[in-house]
Amino acid sequence: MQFQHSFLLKALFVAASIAVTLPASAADKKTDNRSAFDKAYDPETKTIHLDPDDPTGDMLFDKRDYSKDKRPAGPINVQRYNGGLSWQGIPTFFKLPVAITPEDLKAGKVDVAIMGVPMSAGGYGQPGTGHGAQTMRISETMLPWGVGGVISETQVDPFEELVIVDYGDAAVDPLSVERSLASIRDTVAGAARAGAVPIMIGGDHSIMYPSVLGIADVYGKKNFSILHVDAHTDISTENFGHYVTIGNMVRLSVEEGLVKGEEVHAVGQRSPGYGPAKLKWYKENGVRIYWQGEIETRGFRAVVDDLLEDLKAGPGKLYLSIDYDVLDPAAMSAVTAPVLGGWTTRQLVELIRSVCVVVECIGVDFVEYNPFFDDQGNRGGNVALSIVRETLGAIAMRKKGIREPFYYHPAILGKERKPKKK
Ligand SMILES: [Mn+2]
Repeated sequence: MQFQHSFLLKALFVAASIAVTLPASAADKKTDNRSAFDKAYDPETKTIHLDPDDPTGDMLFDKRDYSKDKRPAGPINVQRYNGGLSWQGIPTFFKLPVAITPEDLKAGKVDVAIMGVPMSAGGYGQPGTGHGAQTMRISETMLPWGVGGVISETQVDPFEELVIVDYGDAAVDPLSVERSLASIRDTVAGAARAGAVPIMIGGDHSIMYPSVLGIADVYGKKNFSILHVDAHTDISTENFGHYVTIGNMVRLSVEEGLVKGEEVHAVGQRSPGYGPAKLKWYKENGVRIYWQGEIETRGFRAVVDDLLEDLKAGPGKLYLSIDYDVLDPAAMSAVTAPVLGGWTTRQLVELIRSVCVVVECIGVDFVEYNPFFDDQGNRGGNVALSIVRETLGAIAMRKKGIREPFYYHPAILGKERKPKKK
């Protein structure tokens, strides 16, 4: 009897819970029993729909409960050994300690937070850039002994002068730039607000737009310049119906007033396909562009000197956007859209060293490295990572008080060499 009674109660309870849950989902299905084909896109309103009933809908952006970590805030060294070669141990950028939250950055008084932004949905070219950041973490083969060591030519060691961390990745939806905008923007702004210079490792170039928004959130709109180093103009109006792509971030930054037109500087552009309309846009918006043709004609250093004067006359704070395709394909073929007639790695390093000592870099993105077009030894990734190392070196030079463009340490220039006695 007792058994029957409790069984009955249990059966009633189960029936009640079914009554609560079943009709609702049944009702949902009743109101929207269209096919996925019909639900995904409404051609009349031109709206792309996500599935509101998918329980994994926000999974990619779902942050872990860090409070359960039970550790003091601050950077975490995840390596077991002091030594170890670059290809051993747990891969972080340059084997650096890891920071997860803005509180970690604040507690560690972090100067530079390097983060991956593994986005590739913004690119309509050959895919693969989304895997760039993670590949760069394992591409430190130039210096087999790994992180640290002075940059010989400047005698500055960025890893001594600066507190630098691997800030993990900004969450992205690899299927959608639009859905990733807020995540990238907030991660960048969080790092900048914590007092660090955020360095974003792409990923495709679409990440520049939310990154600039994040910088503007912290420093204010029009309070900084942009230097756009790229074989391409990225002022496209042909975006196939999308608001943000790899082709229009510079246009958006200017036309949305994130930065003044005359405070945007472009250098290295040379891709085919830029007719009068593109040239007109630069002129009308006051954007200072140094086409590759001018660099070839007047010389690299002469043009960079002018660029530095432009930058010095601005707000003094700079967002630097480096598309690796500014490099010649001979130096860097592992990019989505290589263009012939580009820079040597030496020229890019000299530009970065000069720019970062003349003005204060408040954010940098490195984009378009595409490991799918790299070789098995990630030689393109090694170039890409070495450029990041040089940028850290340049930021460290400024911190040390060096303000001279095209700087080399006097000993490197032979100035400490005594004349031979005759
Ligand atoms: Mn670009």
